[in-house]
Amino acid sequence: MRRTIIVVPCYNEAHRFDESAFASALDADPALSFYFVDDGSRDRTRARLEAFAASRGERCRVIAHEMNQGKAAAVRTGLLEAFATDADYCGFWDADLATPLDELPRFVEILEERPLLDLAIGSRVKLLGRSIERNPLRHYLGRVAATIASLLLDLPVYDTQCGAKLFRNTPAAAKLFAEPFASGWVFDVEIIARLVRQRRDGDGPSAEETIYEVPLYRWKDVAGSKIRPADYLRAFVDVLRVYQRTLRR
Ligand SMILES: Nc1nc2c(ncn2[C@@H]2O[C@H](COP(=O)(O)OP(=O)(O)O)[C@@H](O)[C@H]2O)c(=O)[nH]1
Ligand SMILES: [Mg+2]
Repeated sequence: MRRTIIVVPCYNEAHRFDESAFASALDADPALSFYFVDDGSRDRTRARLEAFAASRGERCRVIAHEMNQGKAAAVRTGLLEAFATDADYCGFWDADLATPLDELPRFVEILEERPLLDLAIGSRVKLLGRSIERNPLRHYLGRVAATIASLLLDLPVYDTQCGAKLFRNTPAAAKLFAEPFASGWVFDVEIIARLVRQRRDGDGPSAEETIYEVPLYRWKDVAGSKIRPADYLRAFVDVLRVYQRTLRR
């Protein structure tokens, strides 16, 4: 049975945590586990996660940071634990389920079907017949940021920032997380930059051949985002730094 572990970074998520959605995902796929990383939340997040995990036995773990370290660090902590298991696929997913968990099987399927692929990432492309509900301002700011990221990465990726990503569990994938991330909200760009660099330096297939963007059927902005307008500016600077540090030849 193909095992999947999904890391869910959680910071002050007590009011947004949708237990029944996580329960349904576990019921739908007996090979799925969740690693919840509570990142020093100041509300009842940890208690809620622990109660949920206790009711689910082996298939849910709660990992706790005593101090808040940010999403990138939380994802890294969870994924380093996940990659150390014999799971076939390890990924991360935003706790607010802006990407619904019923999108996950398509991520697993594409990695199953195409052994060359190492990473499946959600892509929020608004097409007729799909339900991609983004607040217009965040959509356009996000598109500008994504376009800059794509140019700097020299990779025709449409959406680096979607909070749903799944890796094939390989030593090379684990290596992408070996070093702490230097950027905050744009650590997704940093992960892809590391992958591009890894592939550029190696003699296997290129990053472009090993990443697959999964166009989502459903995605919605969930109220309660912790990103503020000033963070966009910060993100822009961070993307340039990632380029300088990781990719510039
Ligand atoms: N670990 C950690 N996770 C965070 C932090 N801030 C937000 N998150 C998580 O990151 C994910 C996305 O956060 P959200 O506020 O919805 O941001 P947005 O949807 O990208 O605007 C959720 O799973 C949050 O719980 C933080 O400081 N630490
Ligand atoms: Mg969100």
